[in-house]
Amino acid sequence: MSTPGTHDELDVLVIGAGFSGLYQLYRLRKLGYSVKIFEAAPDLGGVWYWNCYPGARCDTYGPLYQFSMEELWQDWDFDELYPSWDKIREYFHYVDGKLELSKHICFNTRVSDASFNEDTCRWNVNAESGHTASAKFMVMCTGIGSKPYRPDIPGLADFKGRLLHTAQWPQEGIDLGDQRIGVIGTGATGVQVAQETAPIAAHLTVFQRTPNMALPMRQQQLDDAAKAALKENLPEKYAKRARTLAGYDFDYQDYAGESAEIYSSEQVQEVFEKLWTEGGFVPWLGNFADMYTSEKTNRAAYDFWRDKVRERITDPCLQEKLAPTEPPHPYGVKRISLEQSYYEIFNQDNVDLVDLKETPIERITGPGVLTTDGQTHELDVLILATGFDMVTGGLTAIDIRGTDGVSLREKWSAGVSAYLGTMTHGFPNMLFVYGPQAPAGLSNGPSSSELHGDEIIEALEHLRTHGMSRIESTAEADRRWRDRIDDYAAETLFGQANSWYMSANIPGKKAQMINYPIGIPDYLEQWAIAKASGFDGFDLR
Ligand code: N01
Repeated sequence: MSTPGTHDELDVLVIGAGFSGLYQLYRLRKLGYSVKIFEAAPDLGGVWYWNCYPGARCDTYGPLYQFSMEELWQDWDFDELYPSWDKIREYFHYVDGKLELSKHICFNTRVSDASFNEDTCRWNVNAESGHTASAKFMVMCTGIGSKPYRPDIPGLADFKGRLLHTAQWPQEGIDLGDQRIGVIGTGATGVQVAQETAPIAAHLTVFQRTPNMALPMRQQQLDDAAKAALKENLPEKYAKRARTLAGYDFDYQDYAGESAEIYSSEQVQEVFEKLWTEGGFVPWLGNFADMYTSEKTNRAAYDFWRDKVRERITDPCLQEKLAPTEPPHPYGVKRISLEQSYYEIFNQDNVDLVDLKETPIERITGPGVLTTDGQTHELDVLILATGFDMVTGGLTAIDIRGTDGVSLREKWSAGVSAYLGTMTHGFPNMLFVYGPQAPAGLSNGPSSSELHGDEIIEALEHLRTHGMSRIESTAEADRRWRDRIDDYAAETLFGQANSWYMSANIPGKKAQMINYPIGIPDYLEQWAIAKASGFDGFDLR
């Protein structure tokens, strides 16, 4: 319960009740810490509470999109290979029933501000509800997509129909049948909304700025035999997450290998075909490792994708818009999505694509969207699938003040630096899980929640067993970590796309690689090096 005047004295306050926060709560309580979660939503799930738009589903297959504890996976099955948002919510409730977590969670408790008191060495935290807490440690599990981004398009307030952001979807749902729907944005979210609403809409207009290089999901309905098969070797698959770049149970080593350049073009095409048949993220994360550094390999992968997609679109003009001859940016350096019928919907009479590069939006008007060719696209519902202030937005939305009174928002306005993706100098005892400069957005969420989460718990245990109560990254360690990331990213093709990976999706946000791009094994290795030298890079007291 969260009521004005309620106050908690805690060892650890966790903020956010998604995968990361629940894992922290579960493990820290088992270790005997007094812990609570403050959660803005009225229920569990993090992004899976807010993102209940039509078609919302996970791009990771179910066995890997859950906690790895046997007591949980033994008795749980998803009905589809790639679960939908409501099934994932059901999963969270199942986890809650098994682990009895929600009695330690204060729902409807959105944290507004937090400040570190150097004298008491504690964080004082206030929620909008009036609930307060004092905690030795604050573990930030605010997720990478918790602050929706609404672009500043002129006239948005003039729209007479229904205006919705996908991440602020009405919980009761809305009937979109026979409506004239417009979707702005073709990221993972826009693709899902478009393919889900196309069959029921009176008319659907997709406003595309950059085509998504989406891959076939190859969804499956799972019968009992299929469910049992997915559980085979599950512990080995979970263990493997720590050895793959993105925390999956497969990697480029399992499919394509290091480089395409040692093979003939026929052999490379054969590999691409094999990856394509596998489906899901395999043609992305299982592709040649040099796809991120070699223009030649990358272009070959793009051309293969383009030709496969074009086969599914009948109109040559739409083929060129959705899968252009020349790539708009290198393949795979902007988040690839999984789709089920995305390309076929454009063969329907009731679906139009507006290419915003050709005819940008001039303004939103009462009846709809006016583009620069003078056309008004009349709509009943306008859906903003425009994404989030990714990775940092959930953190900087809170007024967090560290030792020198400067807010995290101000500190990071010139760019993020967070040692091991876990702490930033000047903010002692505040630790991020699945946050900036960690593998986070370049990894599978539940994998990072556990693998990164375990490191944080180990750090807290180290302090406790050594009778210490304060941990802070040094400014030098932060700087080294940021340089490590920037130097690595500069050697790759990531910088050639305006993506949220590079913080390029929010106007005015400092452009930089916001995740740890060197992969989970290297990330864990950096933790191991730091721990072996007594938590080098951290000031412990
Ligand atoms: O957001 P995005 P998202 N005018 O930032 C466009 C996770 N996720 O919500 O590409 C016109 O990717 C923008 O255009 P452009 C996943 O990690 C997971 O889709 O910048 N258009 C882009 O097309 C994902 O990556 C799942 O040119 C504008 C779109 O809006 C992350 O969340 C499902 C615009 C935003 O795409 C974010 O995905 C959903 C403007 N002013 C999300 N501003 C699953 O696992 C922005 N755009 C399935």
